[in-house]
Amino acid sequence: MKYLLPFAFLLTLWSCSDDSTLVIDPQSTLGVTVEKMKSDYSLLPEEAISFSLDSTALAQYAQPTEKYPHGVMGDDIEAEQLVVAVEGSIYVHTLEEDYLFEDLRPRIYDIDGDGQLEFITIRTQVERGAGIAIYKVINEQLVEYAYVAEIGFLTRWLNIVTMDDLDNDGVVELVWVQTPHIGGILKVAKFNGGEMTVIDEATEQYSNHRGRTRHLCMSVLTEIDGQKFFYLPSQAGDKIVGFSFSNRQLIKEQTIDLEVDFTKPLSEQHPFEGLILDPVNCIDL
Ligand SMILES: [Ca+2]
Ligand SMILES: [Ca+2]
Repeated sequence: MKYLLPFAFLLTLWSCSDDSTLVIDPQSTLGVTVEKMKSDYSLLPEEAISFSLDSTALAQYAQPTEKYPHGVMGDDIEAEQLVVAVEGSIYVHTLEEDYLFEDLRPRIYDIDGDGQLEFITIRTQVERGAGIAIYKVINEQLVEYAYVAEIGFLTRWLNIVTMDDLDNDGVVELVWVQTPHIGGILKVAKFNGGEMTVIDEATEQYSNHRGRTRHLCMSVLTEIDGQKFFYLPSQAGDKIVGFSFSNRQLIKEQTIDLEVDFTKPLSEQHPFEGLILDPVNCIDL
């Protein structure tokens, strides 16, 4: 017997196959792992699992909570637990009582370039709002590895734009919009272990999310002749703005006049040249 993959699985694996009815054999190692992740933990309503492209790493949120009535993605149900699987072994990290994941599913990316995948989350502290927390399996434990400090105020949230080595210096940059609903500030930090500090930010306002929607995939990454660019909507949603990053600075490269639809991925809304699709980390339910 086989079962259909949930939507999130299809989303993450669609680029591996033209078959839109991908199935997974529950007797396979992957099938057993997925079943264990679904049956052994207290899931969120959407039951969204992220799969790395090679399916060696899986991640989901679990342990629902309604302790933080913000509802930024349409309901007040957020998560207290991160559950990941690496090559069939499952690891769990449960947050302290005053934290929660205000997110849909974890991102999976080799952010420190060591060949091992890390797990990138939007994590909120109940009085200081959202930050970014990066987890890694070290010595058989799923531990916090790096973080961006919380915004500092209750109900303030952020959404990730991209993770990539944007300036080709061998170190990954992390880009996000702080408070995308109320005057979004575009920020960039270079990865390092421990607390990550902002290197640059854009003074004009941007937004990669509309309140109470379940679409976080509102940015794209492109590469042309080895140069990386990323694009995201203006705060008003009437433009798409393209940036590069070099010499520790965000550089505005292009403005595209376009009425953005915040209910579908930005990659589908403009014929971006050199588009790098990231189905693992295009978070959209
Ligand atoms: Ca890594
Ligand atoms: Ca870099």
